[in-house]
Amino acid sequence: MRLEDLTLIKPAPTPGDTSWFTHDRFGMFIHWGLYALGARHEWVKSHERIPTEVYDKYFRHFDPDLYDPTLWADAAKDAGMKYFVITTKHHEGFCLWDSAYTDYKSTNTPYGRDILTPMVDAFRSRGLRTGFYHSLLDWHHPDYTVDNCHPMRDNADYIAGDKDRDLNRYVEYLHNQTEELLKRYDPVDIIWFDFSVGASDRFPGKGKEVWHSEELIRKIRSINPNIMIDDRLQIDQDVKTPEQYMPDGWYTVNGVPVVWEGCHTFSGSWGYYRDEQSWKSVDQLLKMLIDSVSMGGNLLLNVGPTGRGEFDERAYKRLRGIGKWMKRHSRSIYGCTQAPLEFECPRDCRYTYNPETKRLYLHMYSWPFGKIRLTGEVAEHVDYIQILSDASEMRFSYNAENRTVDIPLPVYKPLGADIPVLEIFLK
Ligand code: FHN
Repeated sequence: MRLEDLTLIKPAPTPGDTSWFTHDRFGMFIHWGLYALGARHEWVKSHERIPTEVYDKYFRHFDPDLYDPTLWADAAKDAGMKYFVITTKHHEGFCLWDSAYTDYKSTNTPYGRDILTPMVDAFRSRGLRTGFYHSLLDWHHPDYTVDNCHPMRDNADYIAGDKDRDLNRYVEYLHNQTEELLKRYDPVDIIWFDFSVGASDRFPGKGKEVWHSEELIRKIRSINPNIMIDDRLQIDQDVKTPEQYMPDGWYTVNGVPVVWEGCHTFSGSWGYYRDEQSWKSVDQLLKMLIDSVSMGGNLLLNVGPTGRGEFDERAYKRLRGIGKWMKRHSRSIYGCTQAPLEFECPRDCRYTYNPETKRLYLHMYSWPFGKIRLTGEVAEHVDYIQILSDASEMRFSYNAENRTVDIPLPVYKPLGADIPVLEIFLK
């Protein structure tokens, strides 16, 4: 078969512009709010059923004196990340920008300043695209009614107060703040809403009807037609967002491949969690990135900054480790996607493929002894092979009868490449 006749999966068209997104592949998620002071998960208010009047201790003590978003932006850029998504407001309802619609914002804390603007400026100045995570849930707003996730879901007196709460007044607030953010920080590249709540026998759910999702999407697109919108308004738009698991293949909706992005934490928490120890290794994190791209997807990797406004050393260490690999291997990530379906991938390896440059990337999760063999259709198209990290040639032999390519391997894998990659030039 000719190279151009091979089967390449392409995602369904999207309303917004996803061309940059499916090229850039790798972004930084940032979960930061008052919960960083609790330092035991961003859901601490819900997990511990903390009433707002008690939770306000974190508001009164929020003073991230070491906050310097240029350090965050440098860390993201050096790790090879091309966009960032910041929690403008998480479920606790606290706003990182000087919103005209609430007093529950960073400018009214002891810190006294707008958090969001210098962050957007810092990341944009380093060439990263801007994403806003915005919580649909709001455990602080007086008109937000009780549901299965609400901190007061076991408080009968609070639940009784729902009769005086006007959820539509909260939804108007949600729409107003969305417009405020998109107009003030225009052009925002991604708006990442989170999430619609299921119903139970105790409480009704909150989904697209409650959020007035269709109307909200229309408003958003009237401000920025090219913006990407996620799927958690319960109306699929530009990107599907599998969370904390790795799909088995290209993510599909009704059997149709779509633009998708897996979102993951370094550890067991999105928000800063001082005592949580399940931190993934650099090797695991790199393989999550490679796996995602090998299936045509993106990886959004989360950092939860501390109450002093810093990334903690555990996060910096992993970002540096990822950046060390990306420095020499980002060619196998940016502009790449799933390889043609006709290409069989060797054991313990992952392919990614750049259809523009016609280069195939073989990521070797293990280093076999003696040689590695490419079989079938791919063997017909090999023109030249090099180790990506140092551009050192890898000689090979082609057997037309068996349709195989054998690549002799040195006993030791190349230095400086935790996960070696062969760059295969196709013809
Ligand atoms: O409840 C949130 C959670 O705190 C976090 O923000 C993740 C990130 O995608 N989304 C929700 C859980 O699915």
